Amino acid sequence: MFPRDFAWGAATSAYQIEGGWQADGKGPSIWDTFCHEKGGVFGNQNGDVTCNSYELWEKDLECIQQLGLTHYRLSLSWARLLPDGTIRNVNQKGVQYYNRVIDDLLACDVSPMVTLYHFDLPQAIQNLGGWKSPDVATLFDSYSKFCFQTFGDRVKLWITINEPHVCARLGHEVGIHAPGLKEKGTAAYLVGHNMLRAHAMAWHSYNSEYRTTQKGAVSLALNSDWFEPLDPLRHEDVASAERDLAFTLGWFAWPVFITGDYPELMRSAIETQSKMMGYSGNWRLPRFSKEDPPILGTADFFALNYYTSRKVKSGGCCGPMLSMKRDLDAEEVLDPSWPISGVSWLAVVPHGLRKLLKYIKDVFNNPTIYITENGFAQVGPLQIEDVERCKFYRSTISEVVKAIEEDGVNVRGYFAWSLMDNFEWADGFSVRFGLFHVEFSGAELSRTIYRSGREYSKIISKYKSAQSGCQGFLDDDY
Ligand code: PNW
Repeated sequence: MFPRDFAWGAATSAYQIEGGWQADGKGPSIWDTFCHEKGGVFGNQNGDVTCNSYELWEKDLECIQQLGLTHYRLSLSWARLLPDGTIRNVNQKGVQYYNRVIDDLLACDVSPMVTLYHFDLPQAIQNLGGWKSPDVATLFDSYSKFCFQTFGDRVKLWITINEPHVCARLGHEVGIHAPGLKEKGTAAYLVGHNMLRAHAMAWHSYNSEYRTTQKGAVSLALNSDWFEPLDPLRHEDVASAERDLAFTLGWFAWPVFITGDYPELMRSAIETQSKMMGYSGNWRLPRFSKEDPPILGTADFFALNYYTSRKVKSGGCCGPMLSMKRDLDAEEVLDPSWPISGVSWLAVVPHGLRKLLKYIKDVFNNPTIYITENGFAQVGPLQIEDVERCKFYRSTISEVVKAIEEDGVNVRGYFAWSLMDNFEWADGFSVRFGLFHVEFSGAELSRTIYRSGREYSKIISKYKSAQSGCQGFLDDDY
């Protein structure tokens, strides 16, 4: 059964839906730059307009109400609020926009979960070195305090940083996300480190300055696949799967939830590779400094973004250069029995979520967990009757039920990615994750509910009407 006050949500992020990239004094972000430079995004598309939620927020609110969501997860655009990234220059129009969104949600009895940073660093801060610079942590802390101060009377669930792993690796190692750096084997660790420092500073600020009056909760959203050994009887495969979990989830979750430092497995793997390449052992993965506020304990709940699973075997690497891939020294493969969604990276493995939830319960001291993203992608011609996605949501949510009922995992909320089709980063508009279809080729950008949206709203309304006894509530009707 689902606990009382379970959060039923959907998620979006600022750059992916807002548009209005220069409206009313907004400053540019690294995604504006990355898209406008051309070559990095499918069809050279960009988020200049996308769903135009900056002007069409009422339409989004209608979608939220139609679904019957109890929670809505959105992100704030740092450069819309603070065009040059600093609190010296506040854009009041940006403040007004988010005030209106938050007030409208609350008026409709929907609780906002607000992410402060979802991939869109102000370009002005990138010009100072971006996440590679240690100073970004202080700037992020000031921005966070500004947001707590401005919106925290009404926002009770905060995510500081969304998916530091994706920002670090895709933005600075692989280079397919902004800022598009490909500094293999070095920059991503530094970026991840500064993101953890930034997160921890913001959490401590909330804790000491706002918690008593505002009574909210703050965490960071960590993405991870579920990794399991290709051959569970092969020692090397088992070790490779453990390393993959350590390099993906553990990288950020160990410091925050268990030790205040990176997983030992990760440190030793990186040191080994550094030495093999003739460098000193402890060069690339930074150490946490006593000068910084402690990292351990800086999350009031566990926020997980889960999309897919991988089988892992040993080996699979790679040229004579330093890289994260080389450090990881593991090869990820798909199980042929797993169906693939619209995008090649997203194999549909709902039971992987249950396993990952149980792993988090066991390894990270049984935290309260919000699943802050989970979803299914569609490509190709319009299919409002998205039967595959309906199946996906049904079976995923039933795995969450099993995790709660049979494994005793403390799951408190589930957010579908995404409320509506939007700008899917390097894939542009070619990949659709929405519960609502958005007609990007029409001036009105009309939103139309998919069958999966109707399905999700049925699940939510059943939960609401059965608040206390939801056992088997997915069984009938489907
Ligand atoms: C998440 N990948 O990011 C993000 O939080 C969302 O903004 C995004 O739309 C969603 O997942 C769907 O992709 C990811 O390439 C971006 O492996 C890229 C990847 C994974 C997650």
